[in-house]
Amino acid sequence: MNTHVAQSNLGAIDAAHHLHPFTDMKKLNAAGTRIIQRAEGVHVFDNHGKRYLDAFAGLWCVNIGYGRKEIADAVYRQMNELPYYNTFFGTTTEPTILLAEKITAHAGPHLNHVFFAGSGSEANDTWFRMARVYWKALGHPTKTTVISRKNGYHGSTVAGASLGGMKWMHEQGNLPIPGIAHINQPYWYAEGGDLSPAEFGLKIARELEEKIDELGEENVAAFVAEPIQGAGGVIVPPETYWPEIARICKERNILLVADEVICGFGRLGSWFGHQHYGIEPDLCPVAKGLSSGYLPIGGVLVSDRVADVMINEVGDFFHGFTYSGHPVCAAAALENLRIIEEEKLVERVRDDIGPYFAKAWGSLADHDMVGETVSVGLMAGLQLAKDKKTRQRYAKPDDIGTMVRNVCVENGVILRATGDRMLASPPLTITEEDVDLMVSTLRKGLDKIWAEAKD
Ligand code: PXG
Repeated sequence: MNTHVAQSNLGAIDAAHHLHPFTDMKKLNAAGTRIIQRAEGVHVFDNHGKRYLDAFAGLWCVNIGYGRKEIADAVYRQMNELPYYNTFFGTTTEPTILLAEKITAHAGPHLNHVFFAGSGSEANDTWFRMARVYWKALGHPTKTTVISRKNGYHGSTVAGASLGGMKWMHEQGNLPIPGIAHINQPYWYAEGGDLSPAEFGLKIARELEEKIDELGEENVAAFVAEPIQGAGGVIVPPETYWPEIARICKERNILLVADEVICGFGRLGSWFGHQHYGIEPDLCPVAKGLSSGYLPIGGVLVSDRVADVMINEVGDFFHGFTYSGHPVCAAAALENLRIIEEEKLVERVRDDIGPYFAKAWGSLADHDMVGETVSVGLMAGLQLAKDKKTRQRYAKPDDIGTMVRNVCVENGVILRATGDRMLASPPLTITEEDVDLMVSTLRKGLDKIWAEAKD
């Protein structure tokens, strides 16, 4: 964007007026912010013209890559025709209708309705209320508690942050709200001890059953989890985990909620994470890849089981957002899904670039500083370890991850660090050459920090 403001002033203005999310502002103001100016394909450029390979797809969301003129055109057309109308009082708009049809066409066969929201957080708040309304309508008003996982992430609204299992988020704002219980995550590397991954997966899944027993089945509404935990560090559960969770939810009659905000729309080489794991969730919050981040939009996929009760028993669901089903955002999302279909990006991740990526990312496992590498499709985690043989971790996990990340960014590759795990989630359009560049840059970063950390 051309502004009248000298580029050199922008950082100072930002420091003076902008509070960034999840940011220590004093530190940022001292260090200075990075201003991203433009983007093309898998690359972003800062305001000094430096190019970065964005191996994080913005924030796990730019699945089709940057600079898609088709989306800009679709948005422009929709803006001119109808920039806004609501979906509240018996009205809707064409792109909203078509988007609901298209999303549900790709989800599991039992997921045939969508409730639209503006973000992943709003989507989580939406199903949270819907699950309670569902059980009440069925004559079970005490089924209200939701079980979620430590270190899970479900957004920053009050319900979203409460459902999430980030302690440091709970400490700010007296969270979690009542009616939410957390169980352990299937993080074998850190918490698996002497158990095999398969044994550990079963043990952790059975914590759900224990928690239901403790709370009483008649008081539990739902269990929520990300198919693969994203912000928590790309925690890929052992193969035994999801089938056992699905069994427990079914036998104990609680709703299964798969938070697809990151895993949805091709990231795992399937349209949705629940398909990758062969499970049938009752509710799925979605966002991010739904529009590839071009405009903000989210929603909840609602199964026939829940939709039937919402439609035929509940009557009015007193819930919704001004921007639920926003026509311009819906037009952007529709075009995004059309591109994913036309370019067969889901199949590309499953059969082509995903396997290539897995091999390249996995090649880092031989590094002295790497405890484990995991990836599914184009979602990957790498555990930093002080001693890989004993799975010993660094005393200050946040510092070590940030150090590796900073070297990578300096060298032109944007990756994310969560504590002592390095995370990648590139656009689904990434080429083999760029995968190689990403991996070799990360290896260089590991070499550098490994040498420094030893000193
Ligand atoms: N669920 C999941 C699984 C997410 O990853 C949300 C819900 C909330 O979506 P919104 O659109 O309200 O942000 C998310 C968002 C990070 C990071 O640092 C991850 C997210 C958001 C911000 C930062 O990895 N995920």
